[in-house]
Amino acid sequence: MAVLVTRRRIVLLAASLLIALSAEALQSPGSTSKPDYQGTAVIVGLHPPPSALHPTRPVVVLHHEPIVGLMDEKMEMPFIAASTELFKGLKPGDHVEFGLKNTPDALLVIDLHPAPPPRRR
Ligand SMILES: [Cu+2]
Repeated sequence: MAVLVTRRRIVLLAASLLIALSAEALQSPGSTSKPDYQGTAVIVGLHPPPSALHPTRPVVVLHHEPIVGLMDEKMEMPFIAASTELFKGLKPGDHVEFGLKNTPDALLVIDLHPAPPPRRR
């Protein structure tokens, strides 16, 4: 009997722990979805894998404006993209806004979408 009670307590504890973890996940929707840096750029090239730039991962070459907190200069450079899905509907010459995430193996593009070309108002 005592053993049964203890087991039930453990199950309840585990259940409440899961609920707590889920609530936290909902509040901050994943470390993968929030960019560490954001910027604007013109797409120079889109390279789904395999390409000369990377054998297995998608690469986007951007001519980017200064990236606050990361790069003070505008420049052209390649970035690994999280997925080729990010390339959909985009082509070289397009003005884009992008989000970067610091991951252990790459400064990863996790967001890439069209932006209006810069203009004075
Ligand atoms: Cu750069």
